[in-house]
Amino acid sequence: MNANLYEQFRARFPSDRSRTFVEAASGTRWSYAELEDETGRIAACLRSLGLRRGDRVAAQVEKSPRALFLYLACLREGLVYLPLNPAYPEAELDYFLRDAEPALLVCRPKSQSGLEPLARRHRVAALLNLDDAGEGSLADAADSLSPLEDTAACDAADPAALLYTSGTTGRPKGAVLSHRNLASNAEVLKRAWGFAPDDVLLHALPLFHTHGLFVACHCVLAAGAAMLLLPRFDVDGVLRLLPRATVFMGVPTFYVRLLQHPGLDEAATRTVRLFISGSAPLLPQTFEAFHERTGHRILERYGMTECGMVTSNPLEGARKVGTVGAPLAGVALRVVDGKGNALPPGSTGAVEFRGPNVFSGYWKMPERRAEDFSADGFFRSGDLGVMDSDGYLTLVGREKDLIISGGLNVYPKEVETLLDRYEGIAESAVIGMPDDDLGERVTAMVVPSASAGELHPPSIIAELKTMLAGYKVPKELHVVDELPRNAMGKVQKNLLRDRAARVADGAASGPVPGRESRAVD
Ligand code: MCA
Ligand code: AMP
Repeated sequence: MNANLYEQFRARFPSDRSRTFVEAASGTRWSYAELEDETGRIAACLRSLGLRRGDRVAAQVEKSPRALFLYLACLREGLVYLPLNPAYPEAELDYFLRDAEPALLVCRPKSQSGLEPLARRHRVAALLNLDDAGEGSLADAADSLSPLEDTAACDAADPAALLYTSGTTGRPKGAVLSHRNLASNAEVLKRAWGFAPDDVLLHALPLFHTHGLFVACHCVLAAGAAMLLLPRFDVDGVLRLLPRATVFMGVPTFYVRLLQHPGLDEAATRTVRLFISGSAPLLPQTFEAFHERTGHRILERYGMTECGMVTSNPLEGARKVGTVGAPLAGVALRVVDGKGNALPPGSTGAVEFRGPNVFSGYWKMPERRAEDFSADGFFRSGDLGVMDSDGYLTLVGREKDLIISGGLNVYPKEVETLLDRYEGIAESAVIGMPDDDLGERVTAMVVPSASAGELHPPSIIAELKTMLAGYKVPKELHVVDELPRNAMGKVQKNLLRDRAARVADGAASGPVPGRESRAVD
């Protein structure tokens, strides 16, 4: 059997291929027959470039149906798809291209000339472009070719995608996801959430992360269903299209923003059978307010780039607010103590899981396996949780130093490394502060070096913006005398967060936490 994920989806496509697969915000529709045709043409283009099974295809493009077809065409050809956030500036791209060594980079037309030297430097053999309307040199090349009919034969363990996640070391790591990893999670989610051919998913997430690319699109593809593809999340766009949708997925910020609109009510959500939230904690007050306004109980689930989804509240049965539900079918999940011993329900510990959805390791980092996995093959998530007696997991914190802002992960170390290099800064600490909209707000504390003149936070922020994607750049930067440290010399971020919170509440008499505090927004 061909384990190629595309082939597995194809077996589920509706027999009536004229049924809609995707409709863009413009109203243009692509049927399943057109999905086959488009991906066949792009696959022909990829083959004509000489790309071979296992080659990486990096894509830094805007969201569009053609961007999705590019991903599916890579699957068809047995290539490894590497999606990149368009917000990454050149400095961040440099790392990904050097590390992943893609054979092809597909970029936005407007950034092509700027990226040519970078692509040359990293020996990327081909550079094509694709714009938000699906036009560009990739489309031109694909349109001139006849569509391929076949799908490359793949083993289940062959890599299908490479997604970078940053880490506590500050150095991003490429999670290699195989056809088996993605296929097993797609099937399990389709069943758990009851996706059927007549479902219509309203898709407002980005296409460069697990949530928008895999969780959302794979459920649709695995069920032969349809989706309405918004170019980005915006409240008006979502409220306009919700009456045509049956399922909606989002990060908690989507729900917070929808609740701010008076148009969100029972009538606006009548056709929807399921609202799903994930990527960051859904606050109980958001869950309750949404229920009150619409009658819907949002289903919260939990996952990671490295493994797709691992737990979910149920479709039928109790959705427990504040929990991320029970392990999904086929996923073994345990909460362990510091020695790796499984803990009983009610005890807090580190969350680990194992299953066909779990990746086998990071790109070019085989030495990390012993650190990332237990001896019996459980992946160490870095999340802390507690199981209740019904088998529902509640996440209570993280071992890893991570901020989740609007559903996007920011590893403080990455920002601190850049701040520490800034002339005049002796050291820094980056923390997440509670934020009504984003969940957590990236906040920096910097200590000036002894010889430094006055630090100018807006200039520091402006410089960071040239080196980091905007969502990672601190929304606030405070100049402080010193950072609180424990006996081991480690910065006590919990103390910093407490002090910053007291200052924000106006409860503290002094600034955060030393001599002076300045914020920039
Ligand atoms: C944009 N900005 C942000 C964020 N997004 N700042 C902090 N946090 C963010 N998440 C900044 C931009 O840099 C810009 O800054 C300004 O906000 C406006 O940008 P814009 O693009 O207009 O923002 P937006 O449209 O309001 O975007 C917010 C958003 C978006 C809709 C919440 O970030 C989003 O779609 N988030 C979803 C992320 C996602 O899919 N996560 C799943 C990861 P400036 O003005 O200074 O330039 S997968 C995952 O986590 C696991 C596997 C899982 O379980 O799903
Ligand atoms: P990523 O690195 O983008 O794959 O993000 C994975 C991390 O997001 C997990 O390790 C969790 O810390 C967090 N996460 C995902 N879903 C949830 C959720 N429902 N509640 C709380 N945290 C979540």
